[in-house]
Amino acid sequence: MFCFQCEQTAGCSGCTGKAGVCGKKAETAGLQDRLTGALISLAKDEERAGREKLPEAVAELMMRGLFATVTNVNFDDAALEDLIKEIHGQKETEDYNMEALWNGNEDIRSLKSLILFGLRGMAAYAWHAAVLGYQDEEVNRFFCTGLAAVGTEQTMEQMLPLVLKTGEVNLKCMELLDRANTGTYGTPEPTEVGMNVEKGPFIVVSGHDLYIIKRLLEQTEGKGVNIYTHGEMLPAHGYPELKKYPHLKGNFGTAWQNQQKEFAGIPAPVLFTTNCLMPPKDSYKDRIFTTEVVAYPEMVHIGEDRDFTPVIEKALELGGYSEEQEFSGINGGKIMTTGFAHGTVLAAADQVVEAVKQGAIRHFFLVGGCDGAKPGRNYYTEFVKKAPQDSVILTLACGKYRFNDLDLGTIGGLPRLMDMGQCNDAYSAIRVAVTLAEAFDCGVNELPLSLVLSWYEQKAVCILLTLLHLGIKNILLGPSLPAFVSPNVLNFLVEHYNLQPIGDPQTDIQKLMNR
Ligand code: FSO
Ligand code: SF4
Repeated sequence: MFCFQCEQTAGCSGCTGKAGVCGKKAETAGLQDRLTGALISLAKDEERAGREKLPEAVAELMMRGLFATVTNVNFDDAALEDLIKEIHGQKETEDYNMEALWNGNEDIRSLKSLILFGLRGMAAYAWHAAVLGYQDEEVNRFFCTGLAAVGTEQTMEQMLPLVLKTGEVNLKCMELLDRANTGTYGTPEPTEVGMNVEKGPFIVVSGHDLYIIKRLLEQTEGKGVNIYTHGEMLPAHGYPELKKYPHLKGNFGTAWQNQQKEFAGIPAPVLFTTNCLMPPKDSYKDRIFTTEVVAYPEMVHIGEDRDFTPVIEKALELGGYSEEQEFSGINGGKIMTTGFAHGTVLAAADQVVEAVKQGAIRHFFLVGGCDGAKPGRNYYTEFVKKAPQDSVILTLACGKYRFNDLDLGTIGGLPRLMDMGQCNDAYSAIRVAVTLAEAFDCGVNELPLSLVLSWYEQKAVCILLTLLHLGIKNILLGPSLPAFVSPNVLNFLVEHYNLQPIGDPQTDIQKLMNR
């Protein structure tokens, strides 16, 4: 096998041999390559046909097929084989052979990887929006345009604009998902979320899919089963149409990479709606349920009917804790807050602008992105702890679990730490940055704002491409740079965008504030 799409790739170069670091077996990796090769040839067919509107079935397959290959989503060979068959039913030409990509020129492979992995991340966002009835023709079409380019001989000069175009289309896709989420569940409100678990039956819901948690909340109403979010589902607590359910109680555990420890012996089922699923340990594998594009061999999968009866029955059977259990975050805090999406932050825009003009707020740091297992990720905790009192920390995605239980106090009447939501809510951060730039009549790069990002999987790739498309410079990225960025491509990113690896937290803070 060969896979180098995520941050934990073996030896910072690529997973080979019998299995990847994430637990993906060589056979599964081979099937994911075949699936991608089939999608590429379907995309080329569509590009050749040049139909005005992409057929719904093709758009759906693009989203599901790409999403299934994102890190920690689908480990189930049978499910992947079914998907490949479905794609074969829609096309006539032979599948693209992925070996041609992996063994090609290093720089071309690097640029094509940026596009392919960016499309994989974007597919997840497009899927969540589509489930809520929101689709965009340009977004759907670009899955084909991008994939067709990955499967065609290209020069670096041809690929570079497409890399940035991926970021541009992903911005549109995140905007679409933002509209879908807020249009369906309302504008997120600042909300405190506890970490304790009450006694009695409960279900833990992980991943990003708000539609699924809503269905589960409906189906558990009046059944004596409480619901707790996990990982990227935490921001669900901020949405009026979700927080109105009194049995949506709190958040269980911390970021995805701690699940094998945190789920051991848990007296409740866990429902995975998206990544990040790790290979379940024996101590809790009878309690793992998957749905939508997520799948793992032998785990019960809830299908298209989205009938969660098996999960609810499992919760009732396990019974939960006999007494309320106390939990805390990684820094010992008991409360997390969420719900500071663009709707709330921009409603306070005048207050923010005034606080900057008065000198109360000297700097904004967006410290966000994915969490992961590497020890170097402690950098983000240290960074936030050491950031000066007159700075505001905006955050999003699962990387926030490194510091979201800290009480950082307030500044200019606003909390110093504001959780904008999931990774796709990078859209909120962009909206806030653009609005501040307008208020101060300057470019985003001139704002007292620095981006300190952590990455792990392919959603982070499409978000990074969006930031590059917007011309945002001086981003610090960690904990390590992607293995699929070749030295020449890295040079290009450094030269044009001053993209830099993270270093020492204190030194980086000084550097960013004095910029
Ligand atoms: Fe994290 Fe996993 Fe949201 Fe990712 S839970 S790592 S970037 O899937 O998608 O932030
Ligand atoms: Fe390795 Fe990451 Fe690929 Fe898994 S997804 S095989 S850990 S590079």
